[in-house]
Amino acid sequence: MGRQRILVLGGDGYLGWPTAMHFSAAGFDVTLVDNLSKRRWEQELGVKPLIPLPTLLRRVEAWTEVTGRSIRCYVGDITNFDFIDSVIAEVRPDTVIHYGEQPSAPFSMRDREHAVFTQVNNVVGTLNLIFSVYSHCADTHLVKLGTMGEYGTPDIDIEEGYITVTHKGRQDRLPYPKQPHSFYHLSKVHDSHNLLFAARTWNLKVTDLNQGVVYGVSTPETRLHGDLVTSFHYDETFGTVINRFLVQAARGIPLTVYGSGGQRRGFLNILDTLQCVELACRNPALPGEFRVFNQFTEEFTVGELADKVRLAGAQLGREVKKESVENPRFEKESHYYAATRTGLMDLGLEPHLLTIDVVCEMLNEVIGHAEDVNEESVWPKTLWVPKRDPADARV
Ligand code: NAD
Ligand code: USQ
Repeated sequence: MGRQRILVLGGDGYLGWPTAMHFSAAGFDVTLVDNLSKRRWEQELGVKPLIPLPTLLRRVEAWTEVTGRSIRCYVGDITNFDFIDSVIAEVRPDTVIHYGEQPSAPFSMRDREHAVFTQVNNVVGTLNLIFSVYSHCADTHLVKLGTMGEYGTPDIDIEEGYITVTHKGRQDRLPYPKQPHSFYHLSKVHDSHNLLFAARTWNLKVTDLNQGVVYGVSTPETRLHGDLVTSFHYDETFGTVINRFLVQAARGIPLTVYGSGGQRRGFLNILDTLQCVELACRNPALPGEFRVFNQFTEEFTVGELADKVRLAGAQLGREVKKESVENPRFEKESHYYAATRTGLMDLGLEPHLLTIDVVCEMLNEVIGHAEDVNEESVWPKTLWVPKRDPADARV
């Protein structure tokens, strides 16, 4: 038997590039696909990752120079069926890890154009993948990155994908209700429904990883060479909350806690993203199964995160302030939150937790690049409920 073939979609991204290297280092036969659209969206918004990224070609070359291993690479758009279909036909992957989507809630909430783009890009890309895998290699395991935000913040415990409901004396195990809080998160809900349908109807093997918010600057592979770094964002559109707080702390900007800071979410270290995805790949779903794992290791409120970063700052001799800014989003700031996450633990996940030492280590890494931060891009501007100009009102 040859090496397991892994196809990473979105392999130029924050998570996709470290994933491609991680699987390559572990001896898998890795191919990646990306249309470099994230780099174009950065240009459109005038933002940059904290550490400048080499081209994808250079990254792949550097990987071979440093490790002697190779990662095959296709540049193209998953929403172009002919393109992705030809890649699937050629590679015939054992597993596809699908990260290749527009990942930002604020990007999707900018205006109609960005909401439509996000949903078309994400939903059509996944549909194309489903059709192509069904026609060329129906035994392939589809590992799809979903998101914890698909569930929203219901007033009951969040289960892993399904809930058993008793209604008028009858009982069924049904998909867990989804109440997401952005057009981006909604695109993931639509993907989940399409994948569930395809698994049920065409007997495909699917794992939906409902991932929480990821943090982290580097992985063992990104540290091997300056050209192997990953794309770490801190701007209001693409930066996620812990990564943003680290950069704000490094620059002496007060931490931008949205509203009261009582929003509670699931979080995980980028090292655990790699671990979880590998566990899912090594333990595939069964034919016809739409398996859902909630992929996070700890829950915090935004305020608690800010306090951790302040504490880490103090240990490094820096005063870090936090500031409540008017919440640009439409979300609950005080709510119940308890989500189940046993599936990946049962497969052997060993979490890396967000201790103050870990925050200090990340803060130190970020401080090394603090001079290059563009403070202009940090301040939140995208409103979930745009202010209406009365002059525009239609009668
Ligand atoms: P990212 O933007 O850094 O990576 C996504 C990559 O996909 C980019 O390189 C982009 O160019 C590529 N891409 C997008 N649309 C494409 C298309 N149509 N064809 C080909 N390539 C395309 O995002 P990320 O943070 O690495 O997230 C990866 C995935 O994980 C996303 O699906 C995201 O929704 C999901 N996720 C991310 C987080 C997080 O905190 N980063 C948490 C939960 C889920
Ligand atoms: N927040 C702040 N201050 C900030 C930035 C964010 O208080 O400066 C708050 C937000 O209001 C929100 C929480 O922090 O309540 C998380 O925001 P985020 O931007 O870190 O995360 P989110 O928009 O949910 O999206 C990110 C990724 C997305 C992924 C999702 C996982 O961008 O790709 O799907 O995390 S989850 O949140 O579990 O759905």
